[in-house]
Amino acid sequence: MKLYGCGKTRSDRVRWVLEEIGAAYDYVNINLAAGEARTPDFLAINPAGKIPALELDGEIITESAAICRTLADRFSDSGIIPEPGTVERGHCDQWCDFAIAELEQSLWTLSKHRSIYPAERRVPAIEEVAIWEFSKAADVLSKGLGDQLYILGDTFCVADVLLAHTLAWARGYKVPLGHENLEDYANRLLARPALGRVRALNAAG
Ligand SMILES: N[C@@H](CCC(=O)N[C@@H](CS)C(=O)NCC(=O)O)C(=O)O
Repeated sequence: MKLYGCGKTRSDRVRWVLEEIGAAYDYVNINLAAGEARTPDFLAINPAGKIPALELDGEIITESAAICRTLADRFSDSGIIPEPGTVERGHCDQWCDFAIAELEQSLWTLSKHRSIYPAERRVPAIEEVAIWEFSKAADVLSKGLGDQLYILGDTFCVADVLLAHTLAWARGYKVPLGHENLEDYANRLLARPALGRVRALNAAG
């Protein structure tokens, strides 16, 4: 297994899952700032020029949520994903999709208009709308979480990785989570040793 990634990006979600399940993997650092995702060699791996990308059984899988779920299924003994076809799995998939389709979208808008787009494409006024949009999604997450430890109840699952990584992204952007239960949830998840190992690996380059 080989993960193409870059520290402090969505590939940390995949690395976090790999560390949770204890799988052996090779890591190829793609320096986004240096344009390494746009080289012909990398575009042959992912034509979108984005990370994460996972090589598994000689094939490439992209999209962080799809990769995280595939890994969790493949290493199902780790217990971080419910069995396919169960209500629990439906709820796990529901929150994975919510993280990508609802919670992270406004942060992605902020990223693009703060730093990624060329200056002439940026619309500063979008910032306020994006923060408002995030608060709407955070309200839904807060209700779904309630006073549970994890999004499915007492058991940590792959959806918690996607959700907590996105909450960390919000914190990094100084976007308020707006709910005490989300602050506690983020603190609990972001203190997991597996994520600590990812941070240490990133710091070591
Ligand atoms: N929906 C994709 C988004 C992937 C993505 O946009 N990755 C960013 C880093 S977090 C990237 O590679 N950006 C490079 C670029 O757009 O040039 C996923 O969840 O994997």
